[in-house]
Amino acid sequence: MDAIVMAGGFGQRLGMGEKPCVELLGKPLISYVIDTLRSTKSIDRVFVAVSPVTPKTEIMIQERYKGEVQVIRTFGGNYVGDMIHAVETAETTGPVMIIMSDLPLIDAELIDSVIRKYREEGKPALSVYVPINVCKGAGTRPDTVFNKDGKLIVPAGVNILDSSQIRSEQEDFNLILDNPKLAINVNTVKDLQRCKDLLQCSN
Ligand SMILES: Nc1nc2c(ncn2[C@@H]2O[C@H](COP(=O)(O)OP(=O)(O)O)[C@@H](O)[C@H]2O)c(=O)[nH]1
Ligand SMILES: [Mg+2]
Repeated sequence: MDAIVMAGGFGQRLGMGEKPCVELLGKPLISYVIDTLRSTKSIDRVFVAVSPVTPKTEIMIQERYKGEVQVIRTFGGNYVGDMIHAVETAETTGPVMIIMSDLPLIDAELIDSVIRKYREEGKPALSVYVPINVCKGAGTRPDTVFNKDGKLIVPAGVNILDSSQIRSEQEDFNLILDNPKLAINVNTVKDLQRCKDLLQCSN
């Protein structure tokens, strides 16, 4: 399946300019997700959905990936609208993965396991969540919390949708994963520092 990395947000909480371009150990933040997707066997093409607030990200992707990762310009300011626009522009067929640019800890094994689960479940859509205690353990403060059968879960920023019905609401399987790698999306300077520490001690 193809993947689209959403990269058109303001990055206001981080306050370091365009968030996808912010350096983490000498590499742009978004490149962690892109390089992982490109190394994942079950992912074919990789697209990046930029917006008018992320023009440097567009240039950086073009220079760094020389056309091997395609940039899609979205209008910005409307996450769902931009996502639909990106899927239609990419002309993906069948399932498509939509992923945030601020998840530097995610690895190929994790992406593969999400795709395997999607195929097993057979629903048109899948979204990944982490239990709130995993976020607390990782020291992150979640943006959004849902109550699923009495369990508090946090959206991780990884979704699979059926491209052929992208404008419709799709029956969604909630995949809850106890994986701390999904618990840290880089929203603040503290999150960035935590990723630095974790990546450095795993090397
Ligand atoms: N194209 C597009 N991307 C978005 C939009 N909102 C957020 N994103 C991206 O989605 C990811 C997660 O959003 P969030 O963490 O809230 O980003 P932030 O607003 O930049 O802090 C980031 O990679 C953003 O760049 C949007 O309206 N359009
Ligand atoms: Mg985020």
